[in-house]
Amino acid sequence: MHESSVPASWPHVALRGSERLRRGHLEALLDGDLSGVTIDGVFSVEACSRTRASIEERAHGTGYAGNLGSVLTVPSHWPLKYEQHDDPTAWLSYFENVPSWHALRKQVLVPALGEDPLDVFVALLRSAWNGPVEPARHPLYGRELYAGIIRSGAPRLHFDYGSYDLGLSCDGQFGMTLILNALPCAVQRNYRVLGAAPGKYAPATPTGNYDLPRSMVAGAEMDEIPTPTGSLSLLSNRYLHEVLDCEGRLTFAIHVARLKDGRLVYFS
Ligand SMILES: O=C(O)CCC(=O)C(=O)O
Ligand SMILES: [Fe+2]
Repeated sequence: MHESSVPASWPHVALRGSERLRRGHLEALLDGDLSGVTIDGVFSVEACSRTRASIEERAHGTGYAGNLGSVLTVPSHWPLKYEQHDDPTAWLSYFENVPSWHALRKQVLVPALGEDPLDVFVALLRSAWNGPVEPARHPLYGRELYAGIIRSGAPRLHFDYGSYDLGLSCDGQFGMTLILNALPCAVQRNYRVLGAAPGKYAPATPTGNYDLPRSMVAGAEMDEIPTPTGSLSLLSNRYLHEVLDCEGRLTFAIHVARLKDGRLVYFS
């Protein structure tokens, strides 16, 4: 077994063929020693293209900030925090809806992909981590968060971190993104600059941690990760990152945080 690392000062690892995701990869992502880990051909291009058709038939097409859009009515925690300002009534209605969003995701994705990509992600995590991997619970309400967002477009410069976004007691995070459609020119770009660390937070902007000023990454070490259709990208996403724009991009994604007690928890 060998791994091909891209020659960069902040490397990512591309796993091919039978190379397995291991706990060491996840720890390196959580600690920021790796920018990313990619796995090719997790789903076939044909299955992804069936999935795209199934999503496009049903998509409501609501979006944020131009080209970043969640499709269908399955949400992330992001609008609850940055648009509803953590309104308790909005959170309670969110929690009530979580089971129906899981059902909707399965209804749209399973016929086309043959299985629920969330199950595939969790199985991969469990076999690599060899420890508890669970849905995240909101630290204030103790209720399960939804995981498994379907998105279109290319997010602008931002970071993701459960402790900053949700108050989770975590000490590392990565994103897992299945690429359902992308042209070869689409890449994830990760800058070795933490968006949030103890005592160091992103500047207050109208969009919180999103669409941040480029001055934050000027001169920073950087890694570029290709995102071909059917591949899975694990990205160390506490760091400032963006996706370079390309036509028709469609993804399925979750966040994975390491709680201070060593559990991995996932949410969107
Ligand atoms: O590839 C994408 O669309 C988004 C990646 C990302 O923002 C993340 O993993 O947090
Ligand atoms: Fe992100």
